[in-house]
Amino acid sequence: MEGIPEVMKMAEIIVPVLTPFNDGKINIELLKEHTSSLLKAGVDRIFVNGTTGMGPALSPGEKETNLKAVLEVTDKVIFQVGSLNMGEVKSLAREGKELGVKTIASYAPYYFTGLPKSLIVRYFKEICGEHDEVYLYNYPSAVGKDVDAETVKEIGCLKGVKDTNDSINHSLQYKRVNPGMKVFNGADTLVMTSIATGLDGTVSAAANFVPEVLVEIRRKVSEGKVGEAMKLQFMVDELVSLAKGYGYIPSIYVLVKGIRGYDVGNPRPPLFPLGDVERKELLDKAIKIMEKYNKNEA
Ligand code: FW2
Repeated sequence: MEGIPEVMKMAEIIVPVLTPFNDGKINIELLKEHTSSLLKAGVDRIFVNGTTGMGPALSPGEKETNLKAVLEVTDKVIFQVGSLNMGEVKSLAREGKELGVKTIASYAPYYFTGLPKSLIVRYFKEICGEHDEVYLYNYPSAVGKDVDAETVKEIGCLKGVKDTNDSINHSLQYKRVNPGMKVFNGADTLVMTSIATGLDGTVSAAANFVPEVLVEIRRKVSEGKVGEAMKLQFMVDELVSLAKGYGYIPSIYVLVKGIRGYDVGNPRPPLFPLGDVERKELLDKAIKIMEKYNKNEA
């Protein structure tokens, strides 16, 4: 791969892995199989207990269960520990350290509106007191607050950020204000843009069902085949937009099974699994989208 700009070779594809449930319990074997399959497809790291993993719906014990299952497969893990209980957050951060996890992450305390910036800063500083490598998971539209580049500078101890944000400029701002910090964009629609702009990579839920496509986008961008990369990105966009119409997270379970060919259980209510009719409809439409792009008809 001579002649490829260094920054593009290093752009990481990180998957916020789903959590497979059966009868209300995490199915550890399915999680391990899914993790192995994603790594074989070329993803670089596994983000555990993210949004797609239904992090806010998991007990501390379940977050730990997910971590231990993934660690049986790989040490390339980011362990998301956020919750609304500081004691639990710190205890999970310590647990991560004891288990040798290199990187942990947290979203900001959600639900409570009007928290002053000083409390957000303190929340992250307390986590940094428990672990050497802490990433911010910034997701303003879900969490209700934006931990922006200036706030990150004030926190001072964060080593990276996963910014789920439709504005690439917002993600780039972290780099400008905090040189040396790792910055990943978390929007499925900005995989190509994240790589091409020199961010450290992407954290994309779509990597659960089309990991090879994301790996291919990275390759095309690094080879300067931007038009081809854009086409693949548009295919991902169409799939994501279709899936969102049925409820994104429940749809991901269906798409993994339908596209990748193995079972990953179900989501946990209130993210109810799709019914049979919806499953079939979603999958038929998804396959048509993929065929259209594969036949170059898009
Ligand atoms: C996660 C992600 C991806 C989400 C994105 C939201 O933790 O699941 O932020 O899929 O639509 O990073």
